[in-house]
Parts: sequence; structure tokens; C-alpha cells
Amino acid sequence: MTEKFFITTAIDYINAKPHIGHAYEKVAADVLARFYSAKYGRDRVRFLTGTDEHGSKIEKAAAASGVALKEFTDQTAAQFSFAWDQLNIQPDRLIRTTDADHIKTVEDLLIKIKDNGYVYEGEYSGLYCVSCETFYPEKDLIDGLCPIHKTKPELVTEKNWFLKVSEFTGKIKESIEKDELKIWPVERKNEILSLLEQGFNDIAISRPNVKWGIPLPWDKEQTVYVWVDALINYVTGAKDENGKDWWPANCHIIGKDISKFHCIIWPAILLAAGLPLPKEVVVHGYLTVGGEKMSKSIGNVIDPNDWVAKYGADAVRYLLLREVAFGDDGDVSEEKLKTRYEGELANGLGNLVSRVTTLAEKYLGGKYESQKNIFYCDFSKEKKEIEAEIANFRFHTALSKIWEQVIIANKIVDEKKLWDLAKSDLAEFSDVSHHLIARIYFVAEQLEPFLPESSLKILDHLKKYPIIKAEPLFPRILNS
Ligand code: ME8
Repeated sequence: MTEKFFITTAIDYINAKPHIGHAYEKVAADVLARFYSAKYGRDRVRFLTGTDEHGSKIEKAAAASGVALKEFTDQTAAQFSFAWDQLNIQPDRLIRTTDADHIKTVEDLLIKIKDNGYVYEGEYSGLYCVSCETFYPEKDLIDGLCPIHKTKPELVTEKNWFLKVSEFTGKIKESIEKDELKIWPVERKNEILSLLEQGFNDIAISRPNVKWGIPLPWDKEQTVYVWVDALINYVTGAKDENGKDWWPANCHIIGKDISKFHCIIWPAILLAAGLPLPKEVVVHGYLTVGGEKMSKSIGNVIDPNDWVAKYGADAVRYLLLREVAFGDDGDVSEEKLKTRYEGELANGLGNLVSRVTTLAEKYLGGKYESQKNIFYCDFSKEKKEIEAEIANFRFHTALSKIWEQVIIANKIVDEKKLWDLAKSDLAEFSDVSHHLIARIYFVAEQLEPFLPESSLKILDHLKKYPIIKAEPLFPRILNS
């Protein structure tokens, strides 16, 4: 059987501009999509991301901005696609929950669930946080406030349609325990299992008082609950432009605030509709600023475009995945970006490529055997190790292993005194240079998922004949 890899990210609320926390998740998914594309072939990989555009949160943001809803969503959705483009994030589809095919998929899937007997009408009263678009039981509030947004939830009493989640909790628990539905990392898996043990209530799948949403097909007075609408994007987006259906997803990448939706509610929706469960949910931590979660509601956001404009897409991608272990929380700042840019990118990798190619141009020129050096050294052991790190979502250790190669190569240049060697022993200089170029070639290949621009620049450069000095990969940042 030919392997395939269908990867998704959370779809972002578009009540405000994208921030670096959103970018983090999309970069990670892009790295995995590129990694599996190199392994299986680009046509065996599907990468889906997009925007979550319905619900009261968006309705309120549009009203506050004074722009009509359709125009508001078009403008903010475009800001997300622009940011991903700037970061070289290349999904196969940027789904919008306002897309016609998605609306149709939501309608069809909900009718199916109702026909299967898993929907009933009831009344609900509870405390609702609009920023989370979710009800909170009183025990989960901190001093009466939403634990994430630290705002007072609204008391909402209404008539809703409910999904019988409770019918599926046993099956979901079993699938998670048997790793048929994997949850990474194990701490999140245990959290979900303990939530399931406590019992999980049925959920409202419709809202009578939210106008900005997909009308419920059998009760047009209500709209589909925004979370149900949003989760179904994965099934809509599984269908490609050739009509091929990629469902089930191999990997849903999400943040830890929304694991309950993806590991309990989403499987319940799928089981109710008679669809297979995703293979894995991968839960990353929060990027923090000065120790606090970056969020639109808190107002401490970093705009990825600002960093990309100054340091380039590769440097931002590098910082995000190198700085923080993927399942953990971690602090980011421009200071950290600058330090890694100067130390590891410019002085580490950039300097290596520049020194080696400058000397090779000067002393080897036409004697450089571009084809041969690629096979000069065997890096299969290192390659295997790096691949295992990426496949297990340990991006920071994968990058640190790649950088071990950069460090070794720079050390060889220093210890062999390459610039003297060129004058004293041209034969050995040639050997060492070929070896170093092979090592750089290996590094550049491993870097492709992470730093696509620099990787391509290096590989293209090393394939040229005769070898010439490379342009600086990471130029000095002015005014910083
Ligand atoms: O939750 N650090 O949208 P969203 C890391 N629309 N990740 C962060 C983050 C931070 N500081 N802030 C947000 C939603 N994220 C829903 C999802 S999916 C069917 C619907 C992550 O815009 C967050 O954890 O609030 C989530 O995975 C994604 O960004 C979108 O967050």
C-alpha cells in the first residue's frame, strides 16, 4: 500500500490579525507536510489549514470594527493567507468555513447524524465564554472568570439541539487507550482519558441566538454551533480538487486549549456520522510573551509579518521550532530571534557556507567535482536520527542534530586551518573541501522542511560548476 499523509491544523478565528502563536502551528504543519512530501512524494501528501469565520465572536468583532460581516471576514481571512504566504507555508487548501462546499458538507453531515438518531432537542442554561465559544461548568472557572481569557462568562439559557456525545465516550476511550486514535504527547492523552472517566455531557450543536452561522437544516431558526461547524472543516477539506477523499486525517495539529474539542467532541461527531476517526491528534503548547500566553484578548500579540520583514521567513521558522519543545509552552521574543539569527544562522550556517565556498572557488575552481562530493560521505545514520526526531514531533532536537553537523563542519575548517592548507597541501585541501561540501549538502537537504529558502539556495549553489563563492545567506540586520 502506498503511504499517504493528510495533515491539518486548527482553523483560526478571524476576529483579529494572525499572531505568532497561530504561525507556530502552521509552520510545524508545513514542516511535516514538506518532510512527508520528500518521503512519499508531494502528490501523496495533503495539507489543510484555514479560517474559522462564523459565530458570535466574529459577529461582535465585525460590529466593533464597523465593517459589514462579509467584508470583515474577507479582509481578515486575507491577512491570514498573506501571513502564511510570507512564511512560505504552502497548504493544498486554505479552507474558509464560509465556503459553499463547507456549508453543504456541514448540512449533509448533520442530517446524517440526525437520521442516525443521535440528535435530540432540549434546553440548556450555562455560563458561556464568547472568546472560547464554549460553556464552562462553574467548577472550571477561576474566581468566576474564564480560565483562559480571564473574562466573566455570560449566563445563557436557551433551547438547543443536542448531540448524544455520552453514547460514544466508551468507544472513544477504547480507541484512545488502544492508540487507534493516538494523542501526543502522553500527558494530553492522560488528561483526555481522565476527562472521559469523569463522564462527558451531551453537547448543544445549535444556537438559537447567533445569527452569523450556518442555519440548522431542519430548524432554520437556529444556527450550527460554531465549534461543530469548524470541526467539520476537516471532512470538507479532505476532498481535493480531483474529487479524491483523503479522510481520515493522519494528523490533526492543534493547541492545548482545544484538545477536548478534538479528542472527544470531534470523535463523537464522526462516530455519530459513521465516519472513521483520525489517526492522531498532536497537541502543541503555548507560545508565551514574558511568561504569559499570547492572545488577541490579552493584547500581547506579536505580528509574524514584522519579524519576517526584518529577519526573513527562514529565521522566523527556525526560531519558532528551535526555541520551544513542541508539546511544551515556551517564551519567544525578538531578542531571542536576533540571538539565534546572529549566532546559529549567520555565524553558524551562513559563515560555514561562505568560508567553504570562498576557498573552494579560489583554490579548487574547476577541479571541484560537484557530482562526486554528494556521495563523498555516508550520513545515513545521522539522517535516520534526524528523521526520527521529526516524525515524533521533536523539531527542536531535529534542528539541534542538524546544527551538530554545522558545528562539526566549522570545527573542521578551523582545526585543519583550511586557508593555510590550501597553500601548503592542495591535495589534502581538496579532500577536506569535498568532504565539507558533502556535509553542507547533507545539512541543506535536512533543512528543506524547516528552512526551505536557504536550503534551496545552498543546494542550487552547490550543484553549479565550477564552484563559486556563495552570497551571504543571512545578511547582517541593520538598525537592530
Ligand atoms: O481555537 N501559542 O481558533 P484560535 C500557541 N477556531 N498556539 C496558539 C496560541 C499561542 N499563544 N494562541 C493560539 C480556535 N494558538 C478555533 C479552532 S479548529 C476546528 C477551530 C493556537 O484562533 C490555538 O491553540 O483561537 C489553536 O490551535 C490555533 O492557534 C487557533 O486558535
